[in-house]
Amino acid sequence: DIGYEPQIKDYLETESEQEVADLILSGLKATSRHISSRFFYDEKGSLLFEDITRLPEYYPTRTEKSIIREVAPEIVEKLDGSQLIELGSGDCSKISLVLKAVPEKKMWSVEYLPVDVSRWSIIKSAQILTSRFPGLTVKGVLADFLKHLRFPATDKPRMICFFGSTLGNFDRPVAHQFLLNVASMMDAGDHLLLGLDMVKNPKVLEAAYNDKEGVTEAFNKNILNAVNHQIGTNFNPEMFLHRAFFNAKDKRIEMHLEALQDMKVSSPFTETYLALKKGEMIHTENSYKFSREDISEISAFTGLKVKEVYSDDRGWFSLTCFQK
Ligand code: AVJ
Repeated sequence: DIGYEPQIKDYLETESEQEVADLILSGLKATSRHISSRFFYDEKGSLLFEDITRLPEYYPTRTEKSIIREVAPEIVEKLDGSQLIELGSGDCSKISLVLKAVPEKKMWSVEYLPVDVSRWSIIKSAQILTSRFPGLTVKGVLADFLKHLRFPATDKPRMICFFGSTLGNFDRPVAHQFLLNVASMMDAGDHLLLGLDMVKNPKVLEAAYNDKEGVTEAFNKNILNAVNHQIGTNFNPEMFLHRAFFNAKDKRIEMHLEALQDMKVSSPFTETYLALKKGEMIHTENSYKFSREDISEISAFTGLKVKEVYSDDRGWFSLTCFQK
């Protein structure tokens, strides 16, 4: 029994194996070798990420959740009769914290639209949320919000949630363009709730990406298993070192994999070997960290007003409420 089935709009374009292979191989062959961080999240990688969020050193998820929990009643006041749109809804645990603050009698007036690339996680979320919050309507949007950002036309005010500092995974120009797109699709009065990880003591930042248990290390190396699976390469993840450090100039944590020895990597999608030398690095992730000035800058270039910047006592994470 699969129970409640939400209405789902599907904007997902299926990529051919060749397109995926071209994307990965061009990154691997580039002078600064890299793999897009979207390839972290295969089944194993998604589980490893969940484990990361529970690590003592990895403060972002628990800090953001504590902020959401605390400010939910205030957020919910702006929510009457609204569409609640979440970009990258995942396991729906963050939106649950918001919905928990909605009075029972008002739940029927809330429409929740999870936007995600995983049909499975949308269906799962819809089941969990509708049974937990009777009256709630869930309308799923299956889309890659970087490629297809579309909010269904509505008379209702919208509250767009973009949690998890996912914005920090986009390079500056991409993040800039993305926020402009979001802002242009909002109507006057609509809100945007944006979760951002803040710049802080580099020791705290670096510890969060170099945990003692080695879960982040396993997560980083697993991207090679995911790539092997996607495009038939023969990477041996054990032949790499996990590297994660704060790049102060660009205000970002960088994750890399460093080759422990010379190696040749092949794939059925390319005739040429990929020759890696000992010490060569493959860049797997950027995780930008933000400051109050960045928030003001976002407001300036999008034209969205900053209504409130919520934060924890240490100022480690922020949740900004913008309004158009
Ligand atoms: C899910 C992208 C926010 O950048 O902190 C965690 C991913 N990478 N540990 C982050 C991640 C290594 C995470 N984001």
